[in-house]
Amino acid sequence: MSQKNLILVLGDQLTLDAGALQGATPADCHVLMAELAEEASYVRHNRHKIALVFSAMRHFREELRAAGFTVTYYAYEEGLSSLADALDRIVREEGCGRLRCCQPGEYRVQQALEDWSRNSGVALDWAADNRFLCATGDFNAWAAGRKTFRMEHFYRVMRRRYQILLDEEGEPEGGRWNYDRENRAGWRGKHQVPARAELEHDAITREVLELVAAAFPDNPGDLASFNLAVTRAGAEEQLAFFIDHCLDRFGQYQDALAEESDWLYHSLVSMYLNIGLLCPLASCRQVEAAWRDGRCSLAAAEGFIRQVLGWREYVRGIYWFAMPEYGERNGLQAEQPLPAWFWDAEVDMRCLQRALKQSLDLGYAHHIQRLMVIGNFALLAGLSVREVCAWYLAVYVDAFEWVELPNTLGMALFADGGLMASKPYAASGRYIQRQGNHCASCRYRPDRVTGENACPYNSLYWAFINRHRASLEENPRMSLALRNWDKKPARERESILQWAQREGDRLLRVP
Ligand code: FAD
Ligand code: DLZ
Repeated sequence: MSQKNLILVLGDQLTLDAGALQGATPADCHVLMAELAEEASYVRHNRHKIALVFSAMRHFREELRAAGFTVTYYAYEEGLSSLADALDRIVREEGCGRLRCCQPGEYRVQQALEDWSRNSGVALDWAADNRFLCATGDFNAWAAGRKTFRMEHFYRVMRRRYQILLDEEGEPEGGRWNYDRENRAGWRGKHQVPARAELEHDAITREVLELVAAAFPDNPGDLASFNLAVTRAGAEEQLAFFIDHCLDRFGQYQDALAEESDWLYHSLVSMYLNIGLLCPLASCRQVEAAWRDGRCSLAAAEGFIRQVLGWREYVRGIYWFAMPEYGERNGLQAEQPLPAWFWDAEVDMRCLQRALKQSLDLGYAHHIQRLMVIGNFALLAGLSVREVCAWYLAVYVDAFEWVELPNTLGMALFADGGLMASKPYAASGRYIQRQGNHCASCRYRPDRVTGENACPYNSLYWAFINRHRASLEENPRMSLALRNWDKKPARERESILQWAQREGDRLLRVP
């Protein structure tokens, strides 16, 4: 029986550059990949996500074989349940010296593999996930001794480390680190958003789409509109499209909400970055090069680079710094059950209905929809942190816990006591009106707080401020909101709270 080392490649580690494969030669190792019932069902994943991961895994299997590797690939149809089952089977059939795997993106998977190693007696070597630009140890060193964490401080360290958007003196290009202020324009329908081409599916993807349709009939996701790249070359074409046609307006409309488009000028590349089809550093360098060639504004390039080199690395650092206890946090004691309409988008608030519908159908919503439309509603209504996090993890094609959890539990729900965000991202209907044009086709009016057509975000916003006033008083960034609440006459405050209660009861009713 062979005692070759076994390299396990997980469904979000699809690159020859991944740590576990580095230095490996086809002669001294055996690669295992497995489509598993447990990975496909630990939440009710969007069918687009399952199709993306399975098709990209099958394409990567071909890439590995073309590079000379021996690959054992267990397809979903073989009925393997868990990582432990797949590993037990390959050890039984092929033997195994040591197991090597790149550090996974979820704590639960890391635990499962360590448990298996202990139980089987097969030694497990972790390879660092070198696709990330800040190793977990480096993040922990940065975090050590800091009372508060701010992304902006971390981001500057990363810009210097990778020499991105720096001038010859090593200072930020344009004299500022951050052009966020220029990135907040609302959408007024002035431009035609570039159309995205329909991708042709090859035989592998067609087979996977049939499998997913048959095996996951009740999961969200309209498979007829599946339009994701499943190979490195395909993902690179998507990034190139973004740079050529969207990047210049990306910065300006980064926070906008539009009736006309599900994605405006966003890049639509998170899923490729997260499963290994795109390299984050190379993507940032391409965007920097586009700015240096005069193809986009500095604010646009900086906006993209801040998201990838800054936020993306930062949330991953926070995840591994604070897990497993992080996943249990519920700082605002939010326990309301998730309304059923989160799963069918049957709600009459236009912005929420649009954001939920595209999330369910396509597995995509852009950042402001996730944060200020869906997340904001969940925050104001006090929806259960556990249920909301599970929903986000299920619904989006780019959702893996290392990135989903800090964004949802920390940034959107403010449940981590302010580790991710310096104040809750709580906003009224006025914010949504300012950022776009959904309100014009909504039955509710953002300028009313109470009464039949009042936008529910308004009364829920004030009820949130009132409910959490004791803890918000400690936060100087919330003092204006508290003062505005306190300035209202007592009778007005009472009627707002009553209206909020009524709206909450109606919208959160359990069928
Ligand atoms: P763009 O707007 O074009 O941004 C460019 C890239 O920057 C993205 O592709 C992404 O890689 C990175 N990025 C931007 N913002 C963030 C951020 N806050 N954290 C990490 N990376 C960021 N992103 C995920 O990849 N997976 C998730 O599961 C996820 N869940 C989220 C949940 C909530 C509640 C919120 C508020 C945000 C979440 N995000 C998540 C971050 C962000 O919304 C998505 O990365 C982005 O919408 C993906 O679309 P895009 O590729 O068009 O991004
Ligand atoms: C998301 C996902 C799905 C749907 N299926 C598989 C699978 O069958 N096999 C696999 O190796 N990985 C899958 N993944 C990705 C894993 O869940 C991922 O490795 C973890 O979420 C850790 O980031």
